[in-house]
Amino acid sequence: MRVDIISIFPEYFAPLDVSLVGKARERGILEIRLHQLRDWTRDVHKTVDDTPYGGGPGMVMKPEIWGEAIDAVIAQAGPAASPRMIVPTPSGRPFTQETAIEFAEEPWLLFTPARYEGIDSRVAAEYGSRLRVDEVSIGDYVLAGGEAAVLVIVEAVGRLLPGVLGNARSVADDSFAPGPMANLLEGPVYTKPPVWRGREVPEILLSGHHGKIARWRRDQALRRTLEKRPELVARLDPAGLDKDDRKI
Ligand code: 6GU
Repeated sequence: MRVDIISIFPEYFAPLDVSLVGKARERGILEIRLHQLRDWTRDVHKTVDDTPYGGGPGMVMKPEIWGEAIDAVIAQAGPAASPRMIVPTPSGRPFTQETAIEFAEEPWLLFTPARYEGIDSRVAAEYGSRLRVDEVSIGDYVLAGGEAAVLVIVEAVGRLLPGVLGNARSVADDSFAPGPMANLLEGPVYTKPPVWRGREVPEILLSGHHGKIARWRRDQALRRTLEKRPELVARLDPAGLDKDDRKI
């Protein structure tokens, strides 16, 4: 997968050199290209923003600069004809595991994280007529800019790319992954030693009885979801619930 990111803070993305995403890049599974938005300005001050029409607080990012930057990146097309454009904004549709799976199937993603009050709305409209454009939010809170949201999205998508995770099973067991764990939070996990500061690992996990262990894990997931995210329980597929689930 190829990922382009246009930002006034390309240095914000240094964490993409590290850990899982960093390894995926080293191994050529993920190619990330960072671009400084200000490279497309023409004035001495490298201005990227201006006051909002209609008044109000803050500044809005200028459409011409973004237009030139996006055009230049799109023109660097490789095997993929055009990118899917992702505009991080608190007013976008929620980014979920489902969205991550959808993005992971794309050969090319282009992120346009904004600062200030966002980008002039004509930019998303203009590219929406030429590319697939998604305005996405990573949650109901406001960040100072879209850069941290891009880090979140690239990590969630990157770990889904074939060959990135050592164990493909761990993706299937994720909270929110489609399948038996859909809309369930994962339960508690344990490793050695069997007793730590007087606290024992649940005996069932040491029993070697795979059927009972699977049942126990599912019960724990159901209980945890009821306690921490009761609104998710309403979204559980009734057809996916068995008679033992109903006892919880
Ligand atoms: Cl994508 N951007 C900003 N600035 N704030 C956010 C967000 C994005 N998602 C949640 N809050």
